[in-house]
Amino acid sequence: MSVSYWDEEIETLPRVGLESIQLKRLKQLVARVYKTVEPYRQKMVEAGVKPEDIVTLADLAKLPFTVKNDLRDNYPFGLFTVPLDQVVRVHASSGTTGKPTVVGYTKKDIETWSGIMARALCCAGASKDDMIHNAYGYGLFTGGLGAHYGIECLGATVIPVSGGNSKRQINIMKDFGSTVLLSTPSYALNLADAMDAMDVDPKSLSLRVGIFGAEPWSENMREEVERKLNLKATDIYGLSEVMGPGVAQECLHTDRGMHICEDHFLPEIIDPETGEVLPPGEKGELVFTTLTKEAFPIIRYRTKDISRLYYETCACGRTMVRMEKVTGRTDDMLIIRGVNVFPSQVEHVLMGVEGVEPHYQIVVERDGNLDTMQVQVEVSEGVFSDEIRKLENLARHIQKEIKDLLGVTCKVKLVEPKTIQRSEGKAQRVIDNRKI
Ligand code: DLL
Repeated sequence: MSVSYWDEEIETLPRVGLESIQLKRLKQLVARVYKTVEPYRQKMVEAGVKPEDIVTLADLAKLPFTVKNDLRDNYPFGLFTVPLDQVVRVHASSGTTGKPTVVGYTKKDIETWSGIMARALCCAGASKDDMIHNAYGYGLFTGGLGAHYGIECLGATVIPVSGGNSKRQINIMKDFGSTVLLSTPSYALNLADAMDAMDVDPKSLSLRVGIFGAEPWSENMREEVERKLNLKATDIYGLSEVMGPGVAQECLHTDRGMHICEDHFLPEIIDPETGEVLPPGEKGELVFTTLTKEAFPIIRYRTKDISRLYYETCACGRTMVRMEKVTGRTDDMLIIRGVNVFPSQVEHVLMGVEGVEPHYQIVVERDGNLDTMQVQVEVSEGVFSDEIRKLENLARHIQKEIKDLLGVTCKVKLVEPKTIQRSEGKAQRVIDNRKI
C-alpha cells in the first residue's frame, strides 16, 4: 500500500516530540485566551485555575469545558480573540433557538486549515495530480469551502460542484475525469443511484478514492459505497467549532479509525456523565482543544460525539492518534442529509402553528440512500373535523416553516388527537429507523 505524507516529519514524529509541541502550544493558548477573552477568563477564575497552573499536558483536565451554549451566549463574535478587522471569514451552523453558532478565521487560520485539509487529502491517498470533485455544500457550512482550500493547497484540481443536481455531477465526473470524490456518504450513495439510472458503469469512470464525512456512517455503508462507486472509501471528521473538515482523516488502513491532526487539535475522551477524563482506549465523549487557531480558539470543547482513541503507531507510519468512527452522540441531534437537526427546532416550529397540539414525533428513515424525515403531529379536535383541503394546507404550511428554519424538506403527517403515545418519563420524540 503506497503511503503519502503531506508533512512526514510531523506526521511520524515520536510521541514525546509531539507531546512537547502540544504542551508548548497549549501553554501559549491558555495564556492568550485568559488575557483576551473575558468569558474564558471568568470561567477559569471560577474554577480557580490560572495559566501558570498548566505545567504538563495532564493539567488540561483542570480547565473548564466549553459547550455549544457558551457559543450561543456569546453570539455572534463574543469568543473571538482578535478584532474583527483580522477576521477574513466566518462560518456558521444552525442552532436550536434559530441562533446559529458562529466561528471565525484569520488569514493565518485559513492557511493552517488549508494545510490540515491538504494533509487529510494526502492521508487518503490523493495528490496534486488528482481531479477532485468536491460535492460538499458551499456556503456557511464548513464542508465546501474548507475542502476547497485544502485541495488548492495540495495543488490538485478542484471541481467546486457543491451538492445537488446528481445527473450533472455524473456528467462532470465523466467529462472531467474526476479521480477523488468528496461528499457526505449518503450523497455518495445517491450519486451511485443516479449513475445506475443513467446507465453509467462506475468502472468506466476514473474515481479512485472517496473522502466521506459530516455525518455518521457504518462499515456496511462503506462496503456499499465502495462497491457501487468502485473506489476506496475513507472517513473524514470535523466540526465547525473546532475548525471544519480535516480534524481527523482515515489513511488507507481503514480498520482503526481516523488520524487526528494532533499538532493542531488536542483530543480527550471523557465520561459524558461525570466529565472525568477516561484512560486511552475507553469509549466516551470526544473533547477537543485547538492548539494553533487564532481568531476562534476553543478550550476543551465537548463535541457530544462518542468515540475512543487508539495511540499505537499505525501501519502507515503515522504516530498521530486515531479516533474510532463516531458511533453516536450524547445528545439528540439528528443529521438529516448532512444538515444538523435538533428535535427542539422542530418543536419550536410546531409550537408556532395554530391548530396543532404539542404532541409530535419525528420519524427518520433511510429511503434508498436518502434520509427522510417525517413529522407526525396531532391536530386539535376542531381542526381534525375540517375538510381535507384545509388539512392539506396546514401540513404544507408546517412543511414550509420547517424548511425555512432548518433547511430540510420533511413530510408532515397530521394525526388524530391523542394518537401519539404519551410517555411517563422522557418523551420519545425521535424514532430513527435508519440502520446505519
Ligand atoms: O460536518 C464538518 C465536516 C464537513 C466534516 C465535511 C467532514 C466533512 P458541522 O456541520 O459543525 O461540521 O457538524 C459537526 O457532524 O460533531 C459530528 O456529530 C458530525 N460529523 C462530522 N464528521 C463526521 C464523521 C462538519 N466522519 C458534527 N462521522 C460532528 C460521524 C461526523 N459524524
